[in-house]
Amino acid sequence: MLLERLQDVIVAPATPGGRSALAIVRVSGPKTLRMCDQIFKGRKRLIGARGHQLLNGFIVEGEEIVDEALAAVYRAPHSYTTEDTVEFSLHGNPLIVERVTDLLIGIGARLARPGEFTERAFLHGRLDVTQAEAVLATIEARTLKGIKAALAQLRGDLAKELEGLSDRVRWLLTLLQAQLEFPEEDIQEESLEPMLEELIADTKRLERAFRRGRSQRKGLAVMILGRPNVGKSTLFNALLGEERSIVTPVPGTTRDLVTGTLRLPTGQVRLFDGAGIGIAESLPDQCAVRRAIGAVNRADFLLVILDATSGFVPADAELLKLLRKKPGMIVWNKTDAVKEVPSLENVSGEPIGISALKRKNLSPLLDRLKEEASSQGETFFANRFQEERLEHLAVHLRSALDAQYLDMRAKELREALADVTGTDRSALDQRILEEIFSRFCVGK
Ligand SMILES: Nc1nc2c(ncn2[C@@H]2O[C@H](COP(=O)(O)OP(=O)(O)OP(=O)(O)O)[C@@H](O)[C@H]2O)c(=O)[nH]1
Ligand SMILES: [Mg+2]
Repeated sequence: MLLERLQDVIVAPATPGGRSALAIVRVSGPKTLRMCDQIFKGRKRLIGARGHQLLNGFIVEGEEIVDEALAAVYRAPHSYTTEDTVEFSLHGNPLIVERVTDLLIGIGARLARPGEFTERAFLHGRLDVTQAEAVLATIEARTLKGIKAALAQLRGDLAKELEGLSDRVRWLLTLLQAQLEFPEEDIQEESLEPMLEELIADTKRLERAFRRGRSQRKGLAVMILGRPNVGKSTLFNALLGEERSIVTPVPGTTRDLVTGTLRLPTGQVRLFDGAGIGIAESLPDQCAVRRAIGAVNRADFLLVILDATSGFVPADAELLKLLRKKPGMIVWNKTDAVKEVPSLENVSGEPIGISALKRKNLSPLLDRLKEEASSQGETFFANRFQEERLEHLAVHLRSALDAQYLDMRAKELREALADVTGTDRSALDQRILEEIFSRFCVGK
């Protein structure tokens, strides 16, 4: 079924709808050149063109000229899809783009599904699934760092990482097998343990890189949290520079999750303001708190707001605990209303004092967000399935390390190997493919 589809010539606009200087219509598949020759008249026929050649001419329907166009010819296998491909550069009028697309459909081409060009590159083996993911990430990334990381992944860096991991699991399994079969040989069992530990550490490192990828693709998700009335919404509005969230002196003002986008030089931050987390008596309050906690769980970075006028209260301790699991910073708000900023002991990182109301001392906070948005370190863009597999891998490696008997250890390692090799193309089923490629835009 999949391979049958590869026989079709597919066509789609590769540039967004709307008016622009130029627009591109992409055509790919086995009979592309012959088909395009039927609608393109230049000095030379496309079928006789070399690969990577540009020809100018006219798109025609019978005798009528539809547009003046430039045809870029790519011959198999040297094209994005590895098939014969033509990209028509047209004048950027949606009516022209639609007409050219329709003309090709009229003579037998099929409108491409989202991501189908990239899917073909994948099916023909030019890209692996990690690279297909990287193509998507290059288009979607909301930070400059994200684009850079996506391009590195496109060169195959993640595929190499995963291959490295599977080689190491396989090698451990071989050593273990040798111990099981030739117990009299002196293969030190202990020597496996440091290798396993190192492998676990590398899996964790990759998990962190996946997490970074997620935030760089969508923009850093920052949740403002604190007890009711500490000034979360005031800060949210101050950071965005507009009155987005309702502020009143009454605790429990914010109920729905309010979001806004902050554009920093290093990338985009998605800012979230929600209900104050504290005692919720009414049902609406409970729902609001649940919603805020959901946002805390999904966030990449937390701004924990404390009220300088009340000082530290026991309920704040619960909020600070969240910083053990996620990066974030502690902010004393309302410092304009106190003589001295309260002190905090036993917390990591220096809390900062601000006044959201007077917009005082917001720059260290913005600097920190800027730094987080550019987040240093390795980044990979993984899909849900790859993330899950890596999580399972870590679990099996950990169980292998803890296993008391060699055969149990071998069993866990075999499962670990299945997890890590599961990310290659042979084991991918249709469901995974569809999920990945459906997130692409048409024409890519
Ligand atoms: N003095 C002073 N008052 C502030 C400051 N920030 C906020 N407030 C006041 O504190 C009250 C509550 O502010 P909000 O921003 O609504 O607080 P919140 O944390 O969003 O409250 P809930 O949505 O109810 O959880 C308002 O009267 C604000 O004007 C500040 O920096 N200094
Ligand atoms: Mg509020």
